[in-house]
Amino acid sequence: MKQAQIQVLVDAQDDLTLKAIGQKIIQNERISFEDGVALFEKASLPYVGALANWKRHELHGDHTYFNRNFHIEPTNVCVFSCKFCSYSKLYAHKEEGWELTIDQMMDIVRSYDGKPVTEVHIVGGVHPKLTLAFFLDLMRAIKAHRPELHIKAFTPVELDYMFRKAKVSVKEGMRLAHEAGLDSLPGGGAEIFHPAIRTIICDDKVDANGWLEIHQTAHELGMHSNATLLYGHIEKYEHRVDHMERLRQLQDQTKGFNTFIPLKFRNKDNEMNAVPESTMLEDLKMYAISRLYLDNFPHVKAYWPMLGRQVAQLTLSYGVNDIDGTIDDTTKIYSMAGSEEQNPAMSTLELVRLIKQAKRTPIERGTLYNVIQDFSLIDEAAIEA
Ligand code: V47
Ligand code: SF4
Repeated sequence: MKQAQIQVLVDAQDDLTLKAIGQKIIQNERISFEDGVALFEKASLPYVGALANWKRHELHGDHTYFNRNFHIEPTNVCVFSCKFCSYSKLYAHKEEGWELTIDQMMDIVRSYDGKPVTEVHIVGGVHPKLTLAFFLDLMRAIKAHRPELHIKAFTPVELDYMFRKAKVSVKEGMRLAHEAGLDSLPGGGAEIFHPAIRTIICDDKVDANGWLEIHQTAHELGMHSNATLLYGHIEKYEHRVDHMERLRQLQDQTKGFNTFIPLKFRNKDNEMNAVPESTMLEDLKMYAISRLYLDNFPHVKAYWPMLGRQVAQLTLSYGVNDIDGTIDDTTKIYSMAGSEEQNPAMSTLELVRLIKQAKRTPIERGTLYNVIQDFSLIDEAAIEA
């Protein structure tokens, strides 16, 4: 949408508050906490959608990114008891749990030898016996085998636990992890920062300040990271905006975040199964408003295994410019929670088609958004699965 067209849409808005917010957005002025809440409460999907789509186009044109990665989940046993998580019951039911050795994880890494993946994403439960030393050895082994593979690993929940057990400060722990091969942090573990909700849904793991401190420390060491928000359960709109506000403030200081990923709460097989899931309209509004609120985050990503590929494709017209990757999945966390995709996997060709159908340009990226290939220039018959 061109500037003149978006201006017409804002001018036609009857609600004066929403008109003023729209005006700020198209003048590239920051919107306030109250503006964010007002967008959630009062704005129509077409209004926030058009503004977010305009903003996305201003930032990225038609480029829509994906990457080729694979996931490793070292364990599904977890000492914590987040109510929304299908893992939390496993500590009490150890017979359903798994715990991979370094050799088993290296077998997974080696199974990608010769394949065009650029990133390994490592995240899992918090096993009481796994230590910082174990994960440092794992990262050293991966780097010794395939030095150019980007290691995006561990949430502050896992790191905080490892550092406490190893009796090292966050600064020292992050320095050791970086030195051993940790390249960046994924966005998990953030959930909802506000204590009114966090104490109900995940009381016993790292709190908001602990999460933010670990990301801040990573940024100060020159690493980048992502941030998530778990939406669509018992939180109110003000908690979503509060969460984004805390992220926006840290990003103003460090500029270390790459990507924001709203995660849709799924209610299968967890203690919150009586909480209904959000509608598609609510999903699209969440993506659009996060694009508008987080004006200092370069990218907004739709994580298709949780959202379903159809809704993920739609989000590309509601502020999203990244659709994660060709997750070739052994990952259980999402299928256990009731994601659309029981065994998430999408080939490069499927991803490229999904992006092209939305009239966007599919760009394969590295973790840090370096362009690897423009797939609009490649004949589909030549695309390797
Ligand atoms: O923090 C757990 C979420 C997250 C459920 O940085 C659930 O590129 C919905 O953060 N319903 C981990 N979500 C996953 C994550 C992630 C995923 C993909 C890419 C990146 C990235 C990060 O999964 C947890 C939690 O918020 N989660 N249970 C559930 N029932
Ligand atoms: Fe453990 Fe993470 Fe699940 Fe919480 S969300 S119970 S920390 S695996």
